[in-house]
Amino acid sequence: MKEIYSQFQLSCEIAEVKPLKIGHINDSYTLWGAGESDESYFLQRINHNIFKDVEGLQRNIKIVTDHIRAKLIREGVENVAQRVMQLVPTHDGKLYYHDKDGNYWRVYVNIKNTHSYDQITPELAYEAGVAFGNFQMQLVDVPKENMIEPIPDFHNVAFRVQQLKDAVGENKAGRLEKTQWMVDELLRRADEMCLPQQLYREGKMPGRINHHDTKINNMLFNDKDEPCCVVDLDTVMEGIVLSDFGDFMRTAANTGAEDDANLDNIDVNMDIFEAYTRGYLKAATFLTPIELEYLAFGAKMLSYMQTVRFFADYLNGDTYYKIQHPEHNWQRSLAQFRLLQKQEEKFGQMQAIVNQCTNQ
Ligand code: GN1
Ligand code: MG
Repeated sequence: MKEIYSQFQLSCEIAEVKPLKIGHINDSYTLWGAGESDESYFLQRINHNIFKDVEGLQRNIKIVTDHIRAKLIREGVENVAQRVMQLVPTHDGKLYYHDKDGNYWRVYVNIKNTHSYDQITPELAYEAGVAFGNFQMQLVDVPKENMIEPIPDFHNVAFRVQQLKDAVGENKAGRLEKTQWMVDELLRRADEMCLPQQLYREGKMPGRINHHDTKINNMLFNDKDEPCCVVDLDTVMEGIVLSDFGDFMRTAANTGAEDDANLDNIDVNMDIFEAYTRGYLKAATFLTPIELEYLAFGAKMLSYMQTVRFFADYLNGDTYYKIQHPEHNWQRSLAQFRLLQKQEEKFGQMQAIVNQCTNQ
Protein backbone atom coordinates (compact mmCIF):
# COMPACT_ATOMS: atom_id res chain seq x y z
CA MET A 1 0.00 0.00 0.00
CA LYS A 2 2.79 2.42 0.80
CA GLU A 3 3.97 2.18 -2.81
CA ILE A 4 0.52 3.42 -3.78
CA TYR A 5 -0.31 6.18 -1.33
CA SER A 6 3.19 7.65 -1.46
CA GLN A 7 2.43 8.66 -5.07
CA PHE A 8 -0.02 11.29 -3.77
CA GLN A 9 0.66 14.73 -2.30
CA LEU A 10 -0.20 13.89 1.31
CA SER A 11 0.64 16.39 4.04
CA CYS A 12 1.64 13.82 6.66
CA GLU A 13 3.16 10.38 7.20
CA ILE A 14 0.67 7.54 7.21
CA ALA A 15 0.45 5.36 10.33
CA GLU A 16 -2.35 3.01 9.38
CA VAL A 17 -4.29 1.84 6.34
CA LYS A 18 -7.73 0.53 7.19
CA PRO A 19 -10.02 -1.20 4.67
CA LEU A 20 -13.61 0.09 4.64
CA LYS A 21 -16.58 -2.09 3.80
CA ILE A 22 -18.67 0.32 1.73
CA GLY A 23 -20.26 0.22 -1.72
CA HIS A 24 -20.73 -2.52 -4.26
CA ILE A 25 -18.15 -1.29 -6.77
CA ASN A 26 -14.83 0.23 -5.64
CA ASP A 27 -12.44 -0.85 -2.84
CA SER A 28 -12.00 1.80 -0.16
CA TYR A 29 -9.47 2.45 2.62
CA THR A 30 -8.84 5.11 5.24
CA LEU A 31 -5.28 6.39 5.53
CA TRP A 32 -4.67 7.59 9.08
CA GLY A 33 -1.99 10.23 9.67
CA ALA A 34 0.90 9.39 12.02
CA GLY A 35 1.83 11.07 15.32
CA GLU A 36 0.18 14.37 16.16
CA SER A 37 -1.39 14.72 12.73
CA ASP A 38 -5.17 14.86 12.60
CA GLU A 39 -5.14 14.48 8.82
CA SER A 40 -6.65 11.43 7.26
CA TYR A 41 -7.37 10.48 3.68
CA PHE A 42 -9.74 8.30 1.73
CA LEU A 43 -8.00 5.98 -0.73
CA GLN A 44 -9.93 4.09 -3.38
CA ARG A 45 -9.09 1.54 -5.98
CA ILE A 46 -11.36 2.49 -8.86
CA ASN A 47 -13.12 -0.43 -10.47
CA HIS A 48 -11.89 0.13 -14.02
CA ASN A 49 -13.94 -2.73 -15.43
CA ILE A 50 -16.91 -0.53 -14.66
CA PHE A 51 -15.35 2.93 -15.03
CA LYS A 52 -13.50 2.38 -18.29
CA ASP A 53 -12.41 6.01 -18.78
CA VAL A 54 -10.72 6.78 -15.47
CA GLU A 55 -9.16 9.97 -16.84
CA GLY A 56 -12.64 11.25 -17.81
CA LEU A 57 -14.16 10.08 -14.54
CA GLN A 58 -11.60 11.96 -12.47
CA ARG A 59 -11.96 15.05 -14.67
CA ASN A 60 -15.73 14.98 -14.07
CA ILE A 61 -15.20 14.89 -10.32
CA LYS A 62 -12.72 17.75 -10.50
CA ILE A 63 -15.07 19.91 -12.62
CA VAL A 64 -17.96 19.30 -10.25
CA THR A 65 -16.06 19.82 -7.00
CA ASP A 66 -14.27 22.93 -8.33
CA HIS A 67 -17.61 24.38 -9.44
CA ILE A 68 -19.24 23.79 -6.06
CA ARG A 69 -16.19 25.06 -4.17
CA ALA A 70 -16.04 28.28 -6.21
CA LYS A 71 -19.75 28.89 -5.56
CA LEU A 72 -19.41 28.32 -1.82
CA ILE A 73 -16.45 30.70 -1.65
CA ARG A 74 -18.34 33.35 -3.64
CA GLU A 75 -21.29 32.99 -1.28
CA GLY A 76 -18.97 33.44 1.71
CA VAL A 77 -19.98 30.07 3.20
CA GLU A 78 -17.96 29.01 6.24
CA ASN A 79 -16.00 25.81 6.47
CA VAL A 80 -15.85 25.11 2.75
CA ALA A 81 -13.53 22.12 3.35
CA GLN A 82 -16.41 20.39 5.08
CA ARG A 83 -18.87 21.10 2.29
CA VAL A 84 -17.25 19.71 -0.80
CA MET A 85 -14.90 16.83 -1.53
CA GLN A 86 -11.28 17.54 -2.36
CA LEU A 87 -9.22 15.27 -4.60
CA VAL A 88 -5.52 14.93 -3.77
CA PRO A 89 -3.27 14.96 -6.86
CA THR A 90 -0.22 12.76 -7.37
CA HIS A 91 3.29 14.26 -7.28
CA ASP A 92 3.12 14.73 -11.03
CA GLY A 93 -0.21 16.54 -10.79
CA LYS A 94 -2.50 13.73 -11.97
CA LEU A 95 -5.86 12.99 -10.36
CA TYR A 96 -5.22 9.23 -10.15
CA TYR A 97 -2.35 6.76 -10.05
CA HIS A 98 -2.11 3.84 -12.47
CA ASP A 99 -0.01 1.13 -10.81
CA LYS A 100 2.18 -1.52 -12.43
CA ASP A 101 -0.54 -4.18 -11.99
CA GLY A 102 -2.97 -2.07 -13.99
CA ASN A 103 -5.02 -0.83 -11.02
CA TYR A 104 -6.23 2.76 -10.78
CA TRP A 105 -6.13 4.61 -7.45
CA ARG A 106 -7.31 7.98 -6.19
CA VAL A 107 -7.20 9.86 -2.90
CA TYR A 108 -9.59 12.36 -1.32
CA VAL A 109 -9.03 14.38 1.84
CA ASN A 110 -11.11 12.80 4.60
CA ILE A 111 -13.65 15.34 5.77
CA LYS A 112 -13.25 15.94 9.50
CA ASN A 113 -15.93 15.90 12.18
CA THR A 114 -18.60 14.38 10.02
CA HIS A 115 -20.64 11.22 10.13
CA SER A 116 -23.08 9.41 7.89
CA TYR A 117 -26.23 7.40 8.52
CA ASP A 118 -27.32 4.03 7.29
CA GLN A 119 -30.69 4.17 9.04
CA ILE A 120 -33.23 6.76 8.04
CA THR A 121 -35.77 8.83 9.99
CA PRO A 122 -38.28 11.35 8.61
CA GLU A 123 -36.20 14.21 10.05
CA LEU A 124 -33.10 12.97 8.25
CA ALA A 125 -35.06 12.35 5.07
CA TYR A 126 -36.27 15.96 5.09
CA GLU A 127 -32.71 17.25 5.56
CA ALA A 128 -31.43 14.93 2.85
CA GLY A 129 -34.16 16.14 0.48
CA VAL A 130 -33.07 19.74 0.98
CA ALA A 131 -29.41 18.79 0.58
CA PHE A 132 -29.77 16.67 -2.57
CA GLY A 133 -32.05 19.38 -3.99
CA ASN A 134 -29.35 21.95 -3.26
CA PHE A 135 -26.72 19.73 -4.82
CA GLN A 136 -28.66 19.63 -8.11
CA MET A 137 -29.25 23.36 -7.80
CA GLN A 138 -25.50 24.02 -7.36
CA LEU A 139 -24.83 22.08 -10.56
CA VAL A 140 -27.57 23.59 -12.70
CA ASP A 141 -24.94 25.84 -14.33
CA VAL A 142 -21.83 23.62 -14.23
CA PRO A 143 -19.90 23.77 -17.53
CA LYS A 144 -20.75 20.43 -19.13
CA GLU A 145 -18.55 20.59 -22.29
CA ASN A 146 -15.69 18.60 -20.79
CA MET A 147 -17.81 16.21 -18.77
CA ILE A 148 -18.32 12.62 -19.87
CA GLU A 149 -20.76 9.85 -19.01
CA PRO A 150 -18.47 7.80 -16.72
CA ILE A 151 -20.76 4.85 -17.39
CA PRO A 152 -22.46 5.33 -20.74
CA ASP A 153 -26.26 4.96 -20.58
CA PHE A 154 -26.02 4.52 -16.82
CA HIS A 155 -29.66 5.30 -15.99
CA ASN A 156 -31.04 4.75 -19.47
CA VAL A 157 -33.87 2.33 -18.75
CA ALA A 158 -34.19 1.20 -22.38
CA PHE A 159 -30.51 0.29 -22.40
CA ARG A 160 -30.88 -1.67 -19.15
CA VAL A 161 -33.87 -3.52 -20.57
CA GLN A 162 -31.79 -4.38 -23.64
CA GLN A 163 -29.03 -5.70 -21.34
CA LEU A 164 -31.62 -7.89 -19.65
CA LYS A 165 -32.85 -9.18 -23.02
CA ASP A 166 -29.25 -9.98 -23.98
CA ALA A 167 -28.71 -11.77 -20.66
CA VAL A 168 -31.87 -13.78 -21.23
CA GLY A 169 -30.76 -14.65 -24.76
CA GLU A 170 -27.35 -15.84 -23.60
CA ASN A 171 -28.44 -17.45 -20.32
CA LYS A 172 -24.73 -17.71 -19.43
CA ALA A 173 -25.19 -19.04 -15.91
CA GLY A 174 -28.05 -21.39 -16.78
CA ARG A 175 -30.36 -19.61 -14.35
CA LEU A 176 -33.17 -18.75 -16.69
CA GLU A 177 -35.51 -21.68 -16.24
CA LYS A 178 -36.46 -21.03 -12.65
CA THR A 179 -36.57 -17.24 -13.10
CA GLN A 180 -38.56 -16.94 -16.32
CA TRP A 181 -41.51 -15.47 -14.42
CA MET A 182 -39.33 -12.50 -13.43
CA VAL A 183 -38.36 -11.92 -17.08
CA ASP A 184 -42.04 -11.81 -17.98
CA GLU A 185 -42.94 -9.45 -15.13
CA LEU A 186 -40.15 -7.05 -16.08
CA LEU A 187 -40.64 -7.06 -19.83
CA ARG A 188 -44.34 -6.40 -19.60
CA ARG A 189 -43.57 -3.15 -17.76
CA ALA A 190 -40.77 -2.07 -20.11
CA ASP A 191 -42.66 0.42 -22.32
CA GLU A 192 -44.15 2.25 -19.36
CA MET A 193 -40.79 2.42 -17.57
CA CYS A 194 -38.94 3.74 -20.63
CA LEU A 195 -41.34 6.63 -21.17
CA PRO A 196 -39.63 9.43 -19.16
CA GLN A 197 -36.28 8.74 -20.82
CA GLN A 198 -37.97 8.84 -24.18
CA LEU A 199 -39.31 12.29 -23.27
CA TYR A 200 -35.75 13.28 -22.39
CA ARG A 201 -34.36 12.05 -25.70
CA GLU A 202 -37.11 13.92 -27.53
CA GLY A 203 -36.10 17.10 -25.70
CA LYS A 204 -39.35 17.26 -23.71
CA MET A 205 -37.77 16.51 -20.31
CA PRO A 206 -34.70 18.61 -19.39
CA GLY A 207 -31.26 17.07 -18.85
CA ARG A 208 -29.75 17.90 -15.44
CA ILE A 209 -26.53 17.06 -13.71
CA ASN A 210 -27.53 14.37 -11.24
CA HIS A 211 -25.70 12.50 -8.54
CA HIS A 212 -27.10 9.11 -9.66
CA ASP A 213 -26.54 7.33 -6.35
CA THR A 214 -28.59 9.30 -3.81
CA LYS A 215 -28.36 6.95 -0.86
CA ILE A 216 -28.55 8.43 2.62
CA ASN A 217 -25.03 7.17 3.33
CA ASN A 218 -23.71 9.27 0.46
CA MET A 219 -24.36 12.38 2.52
CA LEU A 220 -22.14 13.58 5.36
CA PHE A 221 -23.55 15.35 8.42
CA ASN A 222 -21.66 17.74 10.71
CA ASP A 223 -21.54 17.91 14.53
CA LYS A 224 -24.86 19.76 14.57
CA ASP A 225 -26.33 16.97 12.47
CA GLU A 226 -26.79 19.24 9.49
CA PRO A 227 -26.05 17.75 6.06
CA CYS A 228 -22.80 19.28 4.91
CA CYS A 229 -21.39 17.32 2.00
CA VAL A 230 -22.50 14.98 -0.78
CA VAL A 231 -19.99 12.20 -1.42
CA ASP A 232 -19.47 9.32 -3.91
CA LEU A 233 -19.28 11.46 -7.03
CA ASP A 234 -18.44 8.70 -9.52
CA THR A 235 -21.76 8.81 -11.25
CA VAL A 236 -22.34 12.55 -11.37
CA MET A 237 -23.45 13.12 -14.97
CA GLU A 238 -26.36 14.34 -17.01
CA GLY A 239 -29.67 12.58 -16.62
CA ILE A 240 -33.23 13.35 -15.60
CA VAL A 241 -34.14 14.50 -12.08
CA LEU A 242 -36.42 11.49 -11.62
CA SER A 243 -33.27 9.42 -11.19
CA ASP A 244 -32.02 11.13 -8.06
CA PHE A 245 -35.45 11.51 -6.51
CA GLY A 246 -36.33 7.91 -7.32
CA ASP A 247 -33.07 6.41 -6.10
CA PHE A 248 -33.45 8.03 -2.70
CA MET A 249 -36.97 6.62 -2.45
CA ARG A 250 -35.79 3.21 -3.63
CA THR A 251 -33.10 3.04 -0.97
CA ALA A 252 -34.58 5.02 1.93
CA ALA A 253 -38.36 4.85 1.62
CA ASN A 254 -38.31 1.06 1.94
CA THR A 255 -39.25 -0.54 5.26
CA GLY A 256 -36.96 -3.45 4.39
CA ALA A 257 -33.41 -3.75 3.07
CA GLU A 258 -32.31 -3.55 -0.55
CA ASP A 259 -31.55 -7.28 -0.41
CA ASP A 260 -34.04 -8.29 2.28
CA ALA A 261 -34.38 -12.08 2.47
CA ASN A 262 -37.80 -11.65 4.08
CA LEU A 263 -40.02 -10.06 1.45
CA ASP A 264 -42.68 -9.36 4.07
CA ASN A 265 -40.39 -6.70 5.51
CA ILE A 266 -40.66 -4.68 2.31
CA ASP A 267 -43.12 -1.83 1.87
CA VAL A 268 -43.06 1.85 0.98
CA ASN A 269 -42.32 3.97 4.02
CA MET A 270 -44.75 6.81 3.34
CA ASP A 271 -43.42 9.02 6.16
CA ILE A 272 -39.98 8.96 4.57
CA PHE A 273 -41.51 9.51 1.15
CA GLU A 274 -43.38 12.55 2.40
CA ALA A 275 -40.47 14.06 4.34
CA TYR A 276 -37.95 13.70 1.51
CA THR A 277 -40.40 15.10 -1.05
CA ARG A 278 -41.09 18.12 1.17
CA GLY A 279 -37.37 18.83 1.65
CA TYR A 280 -36.47 18.23 -1.98
CA LEU A 281 -39.22 20.41 -3.40
CA LYS A 282 -38.34 23.19 -1.00
CA ALA A 283 -34.80 23.32 -2.39
CA ALA A 284 -35.20 22.29 -6.04
CA THR A 285 -36.96 25.41 -7.22
CA PHE A 286 -35.68 24.98 -10.76
CA LEU A 287 -38.06 22.10 -11.60
CA THR A 288 -40.34 22.47 -14.62
CA PRO A 289 -43.95 21.19 -14.81
CA ILE A 290 -43.03 18.02 -16.71
CA GLU A 291 -40.38 17.09 -14.12
CA LEU A 292 -42.90 17.60 -11.32
CA GLU A 293 -45.50 15.60 -13.19
CA TYR A 294 -43.24 12.55 -13.41
CA LEU A 295 -41.37 12.90 -10.11
CA ALA A 296 -43.33 10.27 -8.18
CA PHE A 297 -43.00 7.93 -11.14
CA GLY A 298 -39.23 8.21 -10.62
CA ALA A 299 -39.52 6.03 -7.50
CA LYS A 300 -41.09 3.19 -9.50
CA MET A 301 -38.67 3.71 -12.36
CA LEU A 302 -35.62 3.34 -10.14
CA SER A 303 -36.88 0.23 -8.35
CA TYR A 304 -37.69 -1.23 -11.75
CA MET A 305 -34.28 -0.41 -13.19
CA GLN A 306 -32.47 -1.76 -10.15
CA THR A 307 -34.43 -5.02 -10.37
CA VAL A 308 -33.46 -5.25 -14.04
CA ARG A 309 -29.79 -4.58 -13.23
CA PHE A 310 -29.49 -7.04 -10.34
CA PHE A 311 -31.41 -9.67 -12.26
CA ALA A 312 -29.37 -9.27 -15.48
CA ASP A 313 -26.22 -9.62 -13.39
CA TYR A 314 -27.63 -12.79 -11.85
CA LEU A 315 -28.36 -14.25 -15.29
CA ASN A 316 -24.88 -13.27 -16.46
CA GLY A 317 -23.25 -15.13 -13.56
CA ASP A 318 -22.57 -12.22 -11.16
CA THR A 319 -19.96 -10.25 -13.04
CA TYR A 320 -20.91 -6.69 -11.98
CA TYR A 321 -22.01 -6.39 -8.35
CA LYS A 322 -20.01 -7.72 -5.44
CA ILE A 323 -21.98 -10.57 -3.89
CA GLN A 324 -21.86 -12.13 -0.43
CA HIS A 325 -23.35 -15.48 -1.43
CA PRO A 326 -24.18 -17.22 -4.73
CA GLU A 327 -27.88 -16.31 -4.74
CA HIS A 328 -27.33 -12.73 -3.60
CA ASN A 329 -28.24 -11.05 -6.88
CA TRP A 330 -31.42 -13.12 -7.06
CA GLN A 331 -32.33 -12.16 -3.50
CA ARG A 332 -31.70 -8.52 -4.39
CA SER A 333 -33.85 -8.85 -7.52
CA LEU A 334 -36.73 -10.33 -5.54
CA ALA A 335 -36.50 -7.63 -2.87
CA GLN A 336 -36.37 -4.79 -5.39
CA PHE A 337 -39.24 -6.27 -7.36
CA ARG A 338 -41.37 -6.52 -4.22
CA LEU A 339 -40.64 -2.86 -3.54
CA LEU A 340 -41.75 -2.00 -7.07
CA GLN A 341 -45.03 -3.86 -6.53
CA LYS A 342 -45.64 -1.98 -3.28
CA GLN A 343 -44.89 1.32 -5.02
CA GLU A 344 -47.35 0.40 -7.75
CA GLU A 345 -50.02 -0.21 -5.09
CA LYS A 346 -49.30 3.12 -3.39
CA PHE A 347 -48.65 5.20 -6.47
CA GLY A 348 -51.80 7.28 -6.02
CA GLN A 349 -50.69 8.30 -2.52
CA MET A 350 -47.16 9.04 -3.70
CA GLN A 351 -48.46 11.24 -6.49
CA ALA A 352 -50.76 13.08 -4.07
CA ILE A 353 -47.80 13.84 -1.78
CA VAL A 354 -45.79 15.32 -4.66
CA ASN A 355 -48.79 17.48 -5.65
CA GLN A 356 -49.31 18.66 -2.09
CA CYS A 357 -45.65 19.51 -1.56
CA THR A 358 -45.48 21.32 -4.89
CA ASN A 359 -48.18 23.69 -3.71
CA GLN A 360 -46.82 24.07 -0.15
C1 GN1 B 1 -23.91 0.61 -6.83
O1 GN1 B 1 -21.66 0.62 -4.87
P1 GN1 B 1 -22.65 1.71 -4.70
O2 GN1 B 1 -23.51 1.51 -3.51
O3 GN1 B 1 -22.04 3.05 -4.76
C2 GN1 B 1 -24.30 1.13 -8.21
C3 GN1 B 1 -25.60 1.88 -8.14
C4 GN1 B 1 -26.64 0.94 -7.64
C5 GN1 B 1 -26.22 0.36 -6.29
C6 GN1 B 1 -27.19 -0.65 -5.81
C7 GN1 B 1 -21.57 2.52 -10.34
O4 GN1 B 1 -23.66 1.68 -5.98
O5 GN1 B 1 -25.96 2.33 -9.41
O6 GN1 B 1 -27.84 1.60 -7.53
O7 GN1 B 1 -24.94 -0.21 -6.34
N1 GN1 B 1 -23.23 1.95 -8.74
C8 GN1 B 1 -22.71 1.69 -9.94
O8 GN1 B 1 -27.42 -0.43 -4.51
O9 GN1 B 1 -23.15 0.81 -10.67
MG1 MG C 1 -22.04 4.73 -5.63
